[in-house]
Amino acid sequence: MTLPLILSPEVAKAHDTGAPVVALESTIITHGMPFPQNVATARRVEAEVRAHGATPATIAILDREIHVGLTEAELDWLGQARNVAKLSRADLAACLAIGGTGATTVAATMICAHLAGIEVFATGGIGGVHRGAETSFDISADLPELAQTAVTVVAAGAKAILDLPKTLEYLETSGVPVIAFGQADFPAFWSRSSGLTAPLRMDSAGEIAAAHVLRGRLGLPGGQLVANPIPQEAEIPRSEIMPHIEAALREAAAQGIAAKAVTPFLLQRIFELTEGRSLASNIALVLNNARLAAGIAKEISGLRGKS
Ligand code: PSU
Ligand code: MN
Repeated sequence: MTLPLILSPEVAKAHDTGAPVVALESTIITHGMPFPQNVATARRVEAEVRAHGATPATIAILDREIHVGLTEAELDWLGQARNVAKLSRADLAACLAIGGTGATTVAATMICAHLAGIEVFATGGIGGVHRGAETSFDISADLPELAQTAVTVVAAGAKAILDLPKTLEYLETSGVPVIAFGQADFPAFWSRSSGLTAPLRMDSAGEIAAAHVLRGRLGLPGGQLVANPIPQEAEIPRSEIMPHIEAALREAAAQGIAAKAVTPFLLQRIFELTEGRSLASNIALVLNNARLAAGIAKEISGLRGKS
């Protein structure tokens, strides 16, 4: 039984020539944004990666195959598909065995990217330790994945729907470098600062690339989390977003939302409560992360002597 790993022609070509590639997740498309903005954003993110000198590889499970790089038609279809599974480390193999459509979370995208030899991945926000985790035990599988799979993930920090101090503690314990880009503070997705200082700060793509390569040379497993603050003009002040976050959390608790459903429920409610304002910010920060990820991927290619 061979692994059904399908590279798009564009990604296969980049591999052959050693050109930089940036992985992109699909759960943000199926569970993170409404249609049609999800498909439009996914296209813009891919275009942004290309405009900055790298090849985009959006990853999803379609019909028992891992697709690394989607065609226009596949992306369009996925963005409107119903009953798409939200796949993480636990259910990736099951989805391939049983069939059906699966969108990859940060954790599953890291696994597939690594299999395809891709070292850099851009997304919006990562999963983390949820508030109340001391009783719910809700800790995203994205965190242990960062500790074991050698992919550098560029995100805009983590949302304040999470317990950010606990998320940083978890990452520290598991040996994951958390690098704020261009500032000292750990960003909080819609806001440039969480009020917490990030463990590490770097100011160039070259430094992040060097640290990525050196981790491998040191024999350390796992990746890096690059926390890239949202562009100033797209930021939503904490005072404006926090009441909506609190409201969404109260509703989730009242409705008994649990496990995989928690993050999509909160994201959806916050979109509704901010009347779309959160979506415009979300799009701006993903594009910003795509640009930085392309820069890091180019630097890594250079260090590996591929370009
Ligand atoms: N956080 C966001 N946007 C997202 C997600 C998280 O701000 O789209 C998605 C990502 O795919 C992430 C997943 O990997 O949710 C985490 O889900 P959970 O918390 O159930 O592990
Ligand atoms: Mn969870």
